[in-house]
Amino acid sequence: MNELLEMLKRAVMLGDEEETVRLVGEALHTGLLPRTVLEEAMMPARAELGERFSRNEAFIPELIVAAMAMEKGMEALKPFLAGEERGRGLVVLGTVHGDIHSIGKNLVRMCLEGAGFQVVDIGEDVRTERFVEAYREHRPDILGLSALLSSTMQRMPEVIEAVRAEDPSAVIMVGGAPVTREFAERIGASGYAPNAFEAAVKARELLSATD
Ligand code: B12
Repeated sequence: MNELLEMLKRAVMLGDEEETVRLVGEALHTGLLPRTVLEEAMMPARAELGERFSRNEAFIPELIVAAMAMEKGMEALKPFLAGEERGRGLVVLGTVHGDIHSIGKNLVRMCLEGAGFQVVDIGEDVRTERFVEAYREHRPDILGLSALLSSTMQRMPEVIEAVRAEDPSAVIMVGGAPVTREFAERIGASGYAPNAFEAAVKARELLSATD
């Protein structure tokens, strides 16, 4: 791998915001394409950290500081990403009512943005009616629902039903620690992903299926 990209990947993983922003600038100055910076340094940093997290070799504080560095890096990179890069599709994303967990959702947002999606994050503890309103307002290509509690994930079918009453062909992706592929299928979600990295892969897949 290009040495600069390797350094950038390390800076993101260490959560070094200043170094991340500096290296994004330096990479662009040396003529590297924004998309290359994204796909060969920032996304792999997130993926590697995610893998370490699954092996219990990295912990939540590390994920959080890395996510913050990634966000700063994305801010620096965004103006250089061509319209095509940002225009992969629009996703409205929120955590369901009664649930204030935001970390996983925010990581999903960052990975989706990293993969070129535009994301409208409507926050946490989002009531079903608010999901419907946001769907009506933005007409997203995908609606993403997050839940971290086994109690609040029971809200997901209600949201799916209400949004599908508005648009029967709504594409709805669900996720969060207690959510399983079987649960997602049972409640009629269009897709599920176990982590933020795979959420971006799944979102691409869902959109190419509806093309
Ligand atoms: C941090 C945390 C909190 C923080 C949240 C801070 C914040 N801003 O998010 C605070 C302290 C506020 C909190 C509160 C509570 N929490 Co809490 N919390 C956690 C903890 C430690 C980590 C969650 C987390 O951020 N994980 C890291 C992220 C990266 O993982 P993730 O959220 O799963 O997200 C990934 C995937 O699931 C997926 N994903 C997530 N969303 C989506 C969406 C889509 C569309 C897709 C495709 C994918 C996807 O991608 C993400 C990134 O890879 C977990 C325990 C644990 N170790 O997991 C408990 C945990 C989730 N909490 C729990 C509980 C019980 C609570 C409380 C009820 C405690 C209490 N008695 O008050 C309250 C609930 C408040 C509420 N109403 O929501 C339980 C839930 C048990 C259950 N199954 O119901 C857990 C499992 C702890 C436990 N072992 O008991 N919590």
